[in-house]
Amino acid sequence: MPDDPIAAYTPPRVWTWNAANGGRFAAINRPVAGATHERELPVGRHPLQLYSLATPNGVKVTVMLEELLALGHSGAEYDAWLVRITEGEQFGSGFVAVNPNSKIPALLDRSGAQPVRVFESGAILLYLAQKFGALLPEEPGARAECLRWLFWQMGSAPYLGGGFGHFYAYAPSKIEYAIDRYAMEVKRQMNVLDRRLAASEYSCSGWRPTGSSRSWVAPASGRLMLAKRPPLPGRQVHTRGGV
Ligand SMILES: N[C@@H](CCC(=O)N[C@@H](CS)C(=O)NCC(=O)O)C(=O)O
Repeated sequence: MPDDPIAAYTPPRVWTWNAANGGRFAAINRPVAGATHERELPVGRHPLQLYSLATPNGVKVTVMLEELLALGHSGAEYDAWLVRITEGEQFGSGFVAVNPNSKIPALLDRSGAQPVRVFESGAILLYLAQKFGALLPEEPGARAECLRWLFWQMGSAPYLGGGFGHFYAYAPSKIEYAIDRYAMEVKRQMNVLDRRLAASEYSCSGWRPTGSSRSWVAPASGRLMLAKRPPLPGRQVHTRGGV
């Protein structure tokens, strides 16, 4: 099939960057890290500065902060600043100084003598849980169970969900093999979550803060892991984009 650009493609022995490959992020992403332009980040009046966007990775942190505020932790007040990743704002010098990996979400804690930068959504959740002594079990076994689910979603959801979304929605040509591969693996991960939620109200459960009736909530995978146990057995948890 010489007319089929996908079937005709033979990978080179040494890959080189083709900036003009037509993908939606081709004009933004590069194979090297670092800032592409000078741009300071805005800073508001609250202790925590959140630089993010309402993507599944982004909402994990917003949900966590809102849960902390609902529990009465006023130190969790934050300013939320939009980072438009489709316009390359994650490569501004100020953002790169907070997250050298140029991905949202990123957090700057300015409550102490020195600002603390935190990037990677899972690291931010853990940082906030430890900082406020909340939403993370203290007993070693329960804590290990919580961290297992946190690390599970960090190792699965961002890259598999992101990979699926990329090939399903953004790739300039629809590659059946890539979409099948990612869709299958995302489905399997969602089934892991479904099974967990069939046995437990939240992905990480079993802890209640003293004097409160609030259940332990693990905002560990954005909208996906916040799904409570489905009321009917077998209800599926769906990702965006048709999986
Ligand atoms: N492992 C990272 C993944 C973050 C991530 O992939 N963020 C995406 C949006 S959901 C992003 O900033 N993409 C911009 C880009 O790839 O240039 C985390 O969990 O924080």
